[in-house]
Amino acid sequence: MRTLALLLLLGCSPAAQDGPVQRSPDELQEQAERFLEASTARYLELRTDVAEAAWAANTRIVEGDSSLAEAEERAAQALAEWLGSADVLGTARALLERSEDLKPLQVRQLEALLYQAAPSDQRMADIVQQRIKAETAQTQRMYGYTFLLDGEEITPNDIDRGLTTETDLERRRRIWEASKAVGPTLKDGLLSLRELRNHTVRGAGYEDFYAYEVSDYGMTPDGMDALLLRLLGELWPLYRELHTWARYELAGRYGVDEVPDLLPAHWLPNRWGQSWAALVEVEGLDVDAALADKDPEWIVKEAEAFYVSLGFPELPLSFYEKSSLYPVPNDAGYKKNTHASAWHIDLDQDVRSLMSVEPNGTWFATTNHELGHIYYYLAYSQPNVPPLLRRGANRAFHEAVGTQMGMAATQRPQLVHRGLIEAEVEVDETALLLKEALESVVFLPFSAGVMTRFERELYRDELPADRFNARWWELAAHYQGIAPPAPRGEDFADALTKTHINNDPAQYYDYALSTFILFQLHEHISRQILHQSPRSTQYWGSAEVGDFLRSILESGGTRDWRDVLEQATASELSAEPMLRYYEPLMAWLREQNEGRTYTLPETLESP
Ligand code: X8Z
Ligand code: ZN
Repeated sequence: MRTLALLLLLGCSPAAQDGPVQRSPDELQEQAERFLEASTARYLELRTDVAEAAWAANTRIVEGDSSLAEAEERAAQALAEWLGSADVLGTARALLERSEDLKPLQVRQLEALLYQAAPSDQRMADIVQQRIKAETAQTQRMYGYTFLLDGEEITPNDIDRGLTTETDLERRRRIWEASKAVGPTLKDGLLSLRELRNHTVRGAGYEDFYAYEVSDYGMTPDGMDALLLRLLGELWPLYRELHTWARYELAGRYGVDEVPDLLPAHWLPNRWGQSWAALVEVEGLDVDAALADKDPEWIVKEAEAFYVSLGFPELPLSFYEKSSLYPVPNDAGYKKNTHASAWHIDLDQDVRSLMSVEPNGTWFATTNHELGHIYYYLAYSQPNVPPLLRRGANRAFHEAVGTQMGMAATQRPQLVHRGLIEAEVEVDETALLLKEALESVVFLPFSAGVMTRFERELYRDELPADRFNARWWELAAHYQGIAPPAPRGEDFADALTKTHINNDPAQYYDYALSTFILFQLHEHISRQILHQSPRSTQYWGSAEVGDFLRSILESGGTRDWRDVLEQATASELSAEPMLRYYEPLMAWLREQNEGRTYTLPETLESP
């Protein structure tokens, strides 16, 4: 079937007369080289246009003015027309039919090209065009939305601050509910996108859009499921202790006599319950307090200085000229995408970040995270990495680097070294470890569980539209042990309040995997390079740490991610380093929870 389709494709393209079928290996490699060279040039041109246009559309969202979104659509359409053309698809597929006669790097580039082209196949040009329109419209709708609290406009930063600091439960509930009001406005858009995304990749032979995204790891959906269940299952006993601790602790704080079985979502300091770190303040190591009187610019400069201290270059001047790093004032007359991101505009030195930095610990971590992407971009933008492979070893590696740096930046020795905390103050090590676990461990049931499972069912099982909210909360109960403040019917669409569901689809396991990867890399750095305890490191100023990280980053997507991890840490992907990190906490939690009722099962099952 596939070969027939291929011949038909070749039959209508110029590559047919000049096809690879009869060539000698040398001639074939030569042909592949020419094809890749020409394709890369065109790809760079068209992709840069898309990135520029998308950047403009995401940094300036004006109600009633869709001109920037339309410009983005036109650019994306031009890229899709070329990328999904019979010429490009046909030639790349025909060359790959003889992959054993090609150079490995050629094979990887052709595969990367085909992967990117899959949702743009011009045999269904209409659908592709509709998909592009729907993608742009969804982002505009999401970030053009005005959140209201008691009739007053509030920003996502206000919401996050409110859920972090507000102590009155009734007010917390109103803030949380305000944050969910955007969901229903996105539901029709997501329903169309689900159809269009599934439809476009099915044409390329993928079962569905989830399977397509997962295939980027060289894995099947079931393989990914099994991997996540194994890793999350190993962390589960620790999460179960944290969950129990939080139920009792918060019931105490809010003066609620009956400890709830499921944690009410509005009790938690994050809109989705994906991080509970703000529940704990560590005396002597209060990063929020240390940053409160800094300018937002200081936060970005400090993060850059950290990377520079490891031997990474200073950011290009254009980063500061072209990025959009700080919040847009409410009266500016336009909005922007408020979710942090990092952009590689030209697959070379034009790197930018879109953020709304405020001087607090969360934005400090996020800034380090985004600069991780930026330094990854810069590290692989070099002649040894063909532009088509200027990507992470996998997407999870891309997410890991900056989160790891953010974690390292807030470990005690480094905070002391940077003058952010006093050296002499006694710090409660358990409270500190608890706070870290409420960030990284708590994140996993959400990322590996709720988000991933929801999107798998959304795309693969075509989850019915009248089950979206019910299923979302079933999954939140199953994995996170969280419930909404009151039952929420299908008039709500709470999953859709998460940006990734809309505009970074079927990829949230990236963040789950990145968490395991980063603990693995961190343990290696601590033990083998710095000879320090993983819980108390100072990366700052270590050229060896910089060399180690660079050796991973600078090969981009030229090597298989399993080899990259194995070579770097002499181990395959594992939850062990993370478990070792939190070992001392487990004993403390068990003690705290003695006599308490656990409401999560002892072992994690598939939902
Ligand atoms: O989306 C992000 C980054 C951009 S790549 C800020 N993160 C996830 C989230 O916010 O949900 C980082 C951690 C998880
Ligand atoms: Zn990221």
